[in-house]
Amino acid sequence: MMKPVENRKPFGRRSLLVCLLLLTFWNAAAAQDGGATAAARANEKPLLSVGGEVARPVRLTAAEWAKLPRLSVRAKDHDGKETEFEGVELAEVLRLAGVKLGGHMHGKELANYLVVEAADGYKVVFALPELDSASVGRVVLLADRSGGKPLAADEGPLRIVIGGGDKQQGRWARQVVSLVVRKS
Ligand SMILES: Nc1nc2c(c(=O)[nH]1)N[C@H]1C(S)=C(S)[C@@H](COP(=O)(O)O)O[C@H]1N2
Ligand SMILES: [Mo]
Repeated sequence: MMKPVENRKPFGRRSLLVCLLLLTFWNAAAAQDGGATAAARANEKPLLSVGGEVARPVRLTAAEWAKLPRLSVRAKDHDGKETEFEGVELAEVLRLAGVKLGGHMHGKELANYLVVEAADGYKVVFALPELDSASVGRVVLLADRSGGKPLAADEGPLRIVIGGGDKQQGRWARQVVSLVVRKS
């Protein structure tokens, strides 16, 4: 037998509260999960590509970048401010792609150059023989931090920094996205 309608409990305040609470928890869990997968995806997205006349073209993810040997360089930025930059030596990344540098370069290899390309289309070049710090005594860095903090979005995630008293920051390309080796 069915109960008369009047005796049924209405959908009370308490039930509504329980529903709202459940919905809140469910949303929070979903947001957390979404955040985690977004972070994982960012780690797999290529941070930097190395190509052109190289033995092994490379597409470095943020996770792979994080494993590279690091160093820091003190240099005066464009505003004349002495700053501590941290990152990976540009030569280190080129070696990953099988590029010969320093004492390993012979003959025509000494006429090769590197084109550094930035997100805004800005490009700068370096002669390959000037990129091995052991040979030339100054570091060309792919910096990801300055003054102890990650580079700002309009500068990073990666920026060229030239050590050894470089007085003109024109080649300090911001937002570097690719490195291309060419033969002259
Ligand atoms: N991606 C990118 N990097 C760039 C430039 C640019 O236009 N685009 N300008 C260069 C020039 S000419 C100079 S002087 C410095 C300026 O450095 P700042 O942005 O730290 O002041 O950035 C260099 N790096
Ligand atoms: Mo400049």
